[in-house]
Amino acid sequence: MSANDSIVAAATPIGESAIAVIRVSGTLCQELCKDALRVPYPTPRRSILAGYRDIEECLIDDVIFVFYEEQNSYTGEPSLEISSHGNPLITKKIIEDLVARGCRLAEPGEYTKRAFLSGRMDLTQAESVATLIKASSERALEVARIQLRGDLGKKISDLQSRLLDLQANLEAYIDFPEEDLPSEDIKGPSDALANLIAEVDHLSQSAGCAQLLEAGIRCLIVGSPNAGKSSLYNLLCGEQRAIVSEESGTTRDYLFSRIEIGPFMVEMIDTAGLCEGGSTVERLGIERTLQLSEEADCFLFVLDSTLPFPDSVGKVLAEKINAENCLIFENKIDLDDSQDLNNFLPNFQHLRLSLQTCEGLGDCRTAIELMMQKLVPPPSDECMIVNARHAANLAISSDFLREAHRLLLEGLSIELSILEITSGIGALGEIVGKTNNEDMLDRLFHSFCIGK
Ligand SMILES: Nc1nc2c(ncn2[C@@H]2O[C@H](COP(=O)(O)OP(=O)(O)OP(=O)(O)O)[C@@H](O)[C@H]2O)c(=O)[nH]1
Ligand SMILES: [Mg+2]
Repeated sequence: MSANDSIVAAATPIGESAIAVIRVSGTLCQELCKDALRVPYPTPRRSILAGYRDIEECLIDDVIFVFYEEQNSYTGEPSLEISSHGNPLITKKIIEDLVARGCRLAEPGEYTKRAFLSGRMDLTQAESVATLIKASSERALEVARIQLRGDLGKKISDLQSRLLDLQANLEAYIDFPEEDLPSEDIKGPSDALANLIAEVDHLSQSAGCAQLLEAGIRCLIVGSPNAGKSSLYNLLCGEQRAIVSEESGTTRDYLFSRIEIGPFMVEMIDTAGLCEGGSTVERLGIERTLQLSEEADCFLFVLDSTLPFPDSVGKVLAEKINAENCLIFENKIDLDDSQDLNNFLPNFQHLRLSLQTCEGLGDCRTAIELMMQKLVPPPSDECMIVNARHAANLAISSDFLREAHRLLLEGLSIELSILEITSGIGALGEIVGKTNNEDMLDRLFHSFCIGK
């Protein structure tokens, strides 16, 4: 495969649609304008109406195309975007013709890979293109947009340049015989290094958030039998999915739905009530609830406020729930014998509501969204969201920097410490892709869709 060969792919999903877009990138583009579209000198970045003729000179379709010059396109190469009528047969014929004229079918992510290789974007930006396309919630979109803007790349460059300054600073100490070096002199660079390590570590901590954005936040509705868990589930999902009945132990298998709550995609799960004893089937349901709790990100704990609080039920989940990841919903406040259950898990936020009359439901929705806001805070300069690949490189960098710090603190060797910092800077470089690692690039871009 030559770096300069021209590639072609459908940029829109194949199917009946108003229009279909075909994308070409590479040196053949200018020639294609002349031969297939009969517009030898297209004005770049302008929509032009033309007939697309195949290699046999037969008209395939009337199309609108845009020509992009080298350095002024997504890939950095001469490019063409051809919009035809959205009939899969037309798309197929045009693509086949483009192949007959010397283009090659693009591999997944190949346009973005070329954009990266031509220096149009760093690796974090290239990755964010895929994240942007796959984003399933407002927050995921926001994070991808910020990354596409290059903010994470800038943050990494800033860390690298401060580490380089620090190295320059340390070079000045090399000429001192180590035993003569006053320990207070090394304190400045060593403190600066400790701060940089803290920043690197802080950045990598947000990798969990990326996972929550990608997979959705898993929210488990738990509580004692008959408390109103399925009623809550149905209201949040906006449809009568779960069976609601006055019979205790109605829900046995769990149910789940992907729903949007504020800017988040949430996997909402209705579970079997937790209780002691019960039938074999009920006990199996409870076991399943406990298994699900292992992988849950947050909990909605529903109580029947007309009954004494079920201490044993709280204990079952004690290791999984805390004041940050769990809200207590005291349900059935429409009934006369409803009481405050504040003494049940008193440090947790309690909300009183009626799922029958919907009183208090608005506050509950707000509280759920706030709890999720804390789990996945909005991205900012202080809190950027990194993916698992970035986090792995940040961890490697952090290890090198810690070693450099140890060497400095223990007065062992400034030269070795400088070398460790160089490795730390290199690991940061992998994040933005300054270093060439073909394997990693192939793996990364293959997760993209074709045509991107
Ligand atoms: N009065 C009143 N009844 C409610 C309220 N919420 C739910 N119920 C009733 O309580 C009963 C149990 O509701 P479900 O939603 O099935 O409760 P659950 O927790 O899913 O029950 P299991 O699946 O059996 O554990 C039903 O008869 C509901 O109509 C409420 O706010 N007020
Ligand atoms: Mg139920």
